[in-house]
Amino acid sequence: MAGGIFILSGAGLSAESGLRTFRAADGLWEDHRVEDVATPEAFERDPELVQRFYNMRRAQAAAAMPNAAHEALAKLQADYDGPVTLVTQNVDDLLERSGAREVIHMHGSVMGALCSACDHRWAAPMEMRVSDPCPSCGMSHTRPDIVWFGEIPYHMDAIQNALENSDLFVSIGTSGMVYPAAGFSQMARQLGLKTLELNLEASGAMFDAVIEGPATQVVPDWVS
Ligand code: BV8
Repeated sequence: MAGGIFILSGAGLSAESGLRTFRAADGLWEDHRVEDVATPEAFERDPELVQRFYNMRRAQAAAAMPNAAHEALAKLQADYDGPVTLVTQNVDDLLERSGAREVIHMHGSVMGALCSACDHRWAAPMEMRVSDPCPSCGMSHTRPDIVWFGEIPYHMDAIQNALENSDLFVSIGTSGMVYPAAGFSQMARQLGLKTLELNLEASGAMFDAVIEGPATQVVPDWVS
C-alpha cells in the first residue's frame, strides 16, 4: 500500500471549466464584495440578494463541464494503490461529475440546500427562494449549504485525520488566502509530509516544489 496523498483544491481547479475564481472576479458581484455577500450577516440582512448570488453560481456550476484536471484527479484516485483524499474549497460538483469519490467539500456545496432550523439537507432546486419550506420541518429558513465567511468549515476532523495519514500534500489552484485551508500546507510540513503546489502562478506559500501552469496541463502531467 503506497503512502497517502492529500490534495487541497481551490477555484483554479475549475477556472478552465469557465467558473470564475474569486480573484478573477476581483471579488465583486452586483457591486458587492464577495466577502459581503458570502456571510451569515449578509443573508440576515438581504436573503434575496444572497439567494440570487447562489442561484447564479448554481446555474454556472450546472452548465460547466469537468476539465482534464478534474478527470486526472478522479483517475489518480481510481488507479493509485494508496489513499487519495480530495479536499476542495470549491462549491461546484465537477470533481464528482468526473468520477471522483468521497470529495470533501470543506466550504459546502452550491448544489445543496440546508434548513437552518432543523439542519436537514437536500438537493437544492436551481432557483432557491427564501420562502421555500424545508421538506423536513416545513419552516422557511432554507439557505444554500455553503460555509460562509465567519462560519466553521465542514469536515475539519476528517481533514486533520487524512493529513496525519498522508505522506504527500498537493495544493492545486488556490491562492492560500482563506483560512483554515490556507494553513493546511504548514500543518502538512509540521507533520513531515512532502508538499507540492500546482498553480497557474506560485501563491508564494512555502512548498518543497512548485509547478506553474494551467491546471488542465500541470495536473494531468503530474498524475501521469
Ligand atoms: C473560519 C464558500 C473559524 C462561499 C468560501 C483575518 C486573517 C486571517 C483569517 C481571517 C481574518 N479575518 C477572518 C478570517 C477568517 C476567514 C478568512 O480566512 N478570511 C480571509 C478573507 C482573510 N475564514 C473564515 O471565515 C472561515 N471560517 O475561519 O471559522 C474556524 C476556523 C477553523 C476551525 C474552527 C473555526 C470560512 C471560510 C470559508 C468562506 N467560504 N467559499 C462561496 O464559494 O461563495 S471561501 C471562497 O474563497 C472559496 O471557497 C475559496 O476558499 C476562497 C477563494 O480562494 P481560492 O479558491 O484560492 O480562489 P482565489 O480566487 O483566491 O485564487 C484562485 C487561484 O487559482 C489562484 O492561486 C490562481 O493562481 C489560481 N488559478 C487561476 N486560474 C488557474 C489557476 N490555477 C490553475 N489553473 C488555472 N487555469
